[in-house]
Amino acid sequence: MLIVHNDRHHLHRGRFEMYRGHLVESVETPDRLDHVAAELARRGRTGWHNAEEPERRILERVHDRAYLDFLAHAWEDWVALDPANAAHDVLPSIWPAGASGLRQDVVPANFAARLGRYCFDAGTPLMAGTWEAARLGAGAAIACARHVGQGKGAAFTMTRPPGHHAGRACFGGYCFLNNAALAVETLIDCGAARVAVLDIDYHHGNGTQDIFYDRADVLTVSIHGDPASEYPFYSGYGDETGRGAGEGFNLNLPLPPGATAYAEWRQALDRALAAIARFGANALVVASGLDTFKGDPIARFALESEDYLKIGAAIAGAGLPTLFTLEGGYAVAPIGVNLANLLDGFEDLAG
Ligand code: SP5
Ligand code: ZN
Repeated sequence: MLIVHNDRHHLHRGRFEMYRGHLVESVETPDRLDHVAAELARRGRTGWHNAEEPERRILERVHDRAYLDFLAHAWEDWVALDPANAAHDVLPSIWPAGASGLRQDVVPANFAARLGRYCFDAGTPLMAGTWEAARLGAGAAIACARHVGQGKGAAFTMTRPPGHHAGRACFGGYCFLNNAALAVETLIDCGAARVAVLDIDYHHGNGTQDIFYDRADVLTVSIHGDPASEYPFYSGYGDETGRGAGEGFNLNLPLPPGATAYAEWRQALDRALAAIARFGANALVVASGLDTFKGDPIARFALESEDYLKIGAAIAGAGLPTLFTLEGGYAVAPIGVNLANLLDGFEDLAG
């Protein structure tokens, strides 16, 4: 399996996120990816390729141009407001929320206003290195998709920050560029007529869903904690099935948080894989979040490390050219084992 590593990921290192009225330490930390890298190396998965700069043209297939320009200049604009800002990460404090009556169709000159326009939570700090780290992660996803799309086998995009919450023109949920969506567009460029996304992160992949919501050539399927109580709250319900030509090409499988362990989760996976088979996908992108693990500090499913071997094997059963991204997973020490188990299960390398 090809592994493309984003060796600039350390440049994105959030200090704090807003939580219940105060700032708490970021949970999406660089050591997450260091644990993944160490465990893959320990199992002999070496010979990684390094990510390269993505072409702007491909980024624009998924993201709004003005949004990309905003991300590219956000840090310098923030510091230009006041040099003292350099000591703090960028976090928004005002949003044009749908219910507020505030306009969402304007992009004011004021930086705080633009920030709120392009971001949907106060948990996704942006700093000097964010744009470079996110860009190279996108480059990693695109390189993986070219490999998969050219029939050379499976691939894993070893990067952070994650991507599946990022929409066409918004960041949030620790995500800035939607790596899974960029992989989908690259696979289509390589000739795949129909691409499926299977999102197994604990949190609904709202960004990926929204990007492809009108499309019949991309099936998006997500298994996640019920958004009635779980992040991202405003998306991920079972009645979201697609729109227009895309009607019937989005499937959400929300599960109760708390007790959900492998047996129940696996039933949802089987439903997801059946939908992907009916769709007739030519390629599969697995948005691989490991925050379904029982020890995750911000999520409430109860999967065990061994379960990821079985999940990988079930995904391999789809028999499709497959690309794995890396999304969430915040139980830092076990994330390497869990991710490596997923890939080993997929390649039938399990013990
Ligand atoms: C990619 C991904 O998994 N994103 C998840 C974003 C969830 N953000 C909200 C988390 C709220 C909890 N954060 C504070 C933890 C304090 N102990
Ligand atoms: Zn997640």
